[in-house]
Amino acid sequence: MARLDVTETFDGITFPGHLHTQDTLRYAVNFKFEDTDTLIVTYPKSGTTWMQEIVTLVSCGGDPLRAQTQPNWARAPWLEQYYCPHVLNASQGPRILTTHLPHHLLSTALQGSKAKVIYVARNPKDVAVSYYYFHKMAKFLPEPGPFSDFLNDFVDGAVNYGSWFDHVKGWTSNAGNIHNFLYVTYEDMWQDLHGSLERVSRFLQCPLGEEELASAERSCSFSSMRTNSMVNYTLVPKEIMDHSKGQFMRKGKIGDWVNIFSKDQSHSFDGVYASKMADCSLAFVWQNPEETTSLNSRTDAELPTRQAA
Ligand code: PPS
Repeated sequence: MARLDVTETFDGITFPGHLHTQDTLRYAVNFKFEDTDTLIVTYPKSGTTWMQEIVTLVSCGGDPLRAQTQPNWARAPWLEQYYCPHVLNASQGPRILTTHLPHHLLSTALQGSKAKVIYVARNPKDVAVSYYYFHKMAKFLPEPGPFSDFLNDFVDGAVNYGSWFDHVKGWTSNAGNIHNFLYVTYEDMWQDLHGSLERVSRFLQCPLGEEELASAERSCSFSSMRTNSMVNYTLVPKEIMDHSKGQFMRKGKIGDWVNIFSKDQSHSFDGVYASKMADCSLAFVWQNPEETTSLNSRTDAELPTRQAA
């Protein structure tokens, strides 16, 4: 399956045709969940791979072997991606699944299920920046052009997987309809990885001792994951992900958006955020409290064209 230039539109949302077809998307929407399933749900670039690593490590009692020997997509496949049925047919034991689908596409499939759903969210300015750089390296995503154009599309939801705002609000406002639901943010994991591992282990009912927790914490640190070929996507051929254009494990920080957003862009984003999130009580951490990074004070017109970090 190459289809690098193909875009699939399903229920008004676009998806990369390299990984999705109408059939694979229908398979996801009609998926038969089992009560023992764990489903990781994210909008892209929100901490998906990190949570896949955390859930793997927690399920393995902190033992890093599986995380170091099996690619993330084989141990926690995306429901909507074409290889999912093959991976599930070949696997045994409780399933870890991943999805970027919005809530309304999975609400029927999840109805009545006791599957454990972990929703990971990240502040949308960092998501936009991470997604922008990912578009530069992922050959199955369109060339993003200047950041200002990409940001406009991101705000309008005119990017693959749709609107960040609809995704986050759709899942979190329906949390009460999901039997087992855990909400975690990228910033929670960043600020307190140990505590986040404990929360996930409690939620999954996989209690870990201090040594197991410490082992899991080491394995899912940014530095460890950055060099683990099972999660850093260096196994993917360069025709599909061009690592000369950037790294999948790029910076792994809170607040990197200040290095690319102009003051005008930030101000305008804040206005859109205030209006689109007016009916939502979620609060995000936008900057690393330990860093004193200051917002780029240049105006849009003065911004240089930036290269992948
Ligand atoms: S994807 O393509 O949707 O699966 O991407 P996703 O995994 O959701 O997001 C990738 C970003 O998560 C960062 N990341 C981490 N940050 C800190 N610590 C750890 N362990 C970690 N693992 C992944 C990764 O670097 C991407 O963020 P940016 O800002 O681009 O660096």
